[in-house]
Amino acid sequence: MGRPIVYGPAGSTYVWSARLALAEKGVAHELIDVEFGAHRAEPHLSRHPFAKVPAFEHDGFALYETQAILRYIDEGFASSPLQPTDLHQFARMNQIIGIVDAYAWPSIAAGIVFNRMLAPRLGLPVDEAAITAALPRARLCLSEFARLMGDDPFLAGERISLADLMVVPLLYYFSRVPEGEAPLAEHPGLQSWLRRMEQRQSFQVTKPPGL
Ligand SMILES: N[C@@H](CCC(=O)N[C@@H](CS)C(=O)NCC(=O)O)C(=O)O
Repeated sequence: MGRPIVYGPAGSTYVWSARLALAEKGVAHELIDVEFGAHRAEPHLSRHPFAKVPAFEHDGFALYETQAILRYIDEGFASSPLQPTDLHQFARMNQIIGIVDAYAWPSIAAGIVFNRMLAPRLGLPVDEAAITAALPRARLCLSEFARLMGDDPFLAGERISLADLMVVPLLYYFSRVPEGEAPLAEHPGLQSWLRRMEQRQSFQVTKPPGL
């Protein structure tokens, strides 16, 4: 089997999740950068007609949507399963992934981190109102992640799962902006989970440059 290709900028949270899954499985991959703006033009539109990143390719099989990519990676490569077999843990993992897509990415990434971190770097105006509006939802996401994790070492049980890989880029970025400090401090269990995730080799080898 050939090396999978991930298309997108290393700094994108969803691109990072896909690369984390490959690293957790011990699968070498190629990252083909797609600069901000280039994702709305060819050749990227042929890979992802909705003009998002990541796109993914493996042995001529093309895929987009991070959840599908993560599940392909987990099912397609044998080592270290990233989906629990226990029904309740499996459901928790899927619930957390759903929270990421529906609530955490829009508030933490699009509302707060984009404006506080990325907009200044791109020379775009910082939408303070969007940051303020996103904070209550971001806090709720954190308290739900903490509640669902309970006393387990990982978000969906005693082993790392796709849920951890979807959440860690978001919480890592959130921990790097001033707005994240107080909400994270309210959840020491989540903070120590984040520290443990940061120590994993998968995190170290996929961490976007400049972070
Ligand atoms: N549903 C998509 C969402 C991907 C997504 O929103 N990616 C962001 C970057 S983290 C993006 O492409 N943003 C560019 C844009 O919306 O123009 C997935 O799960 O892959």
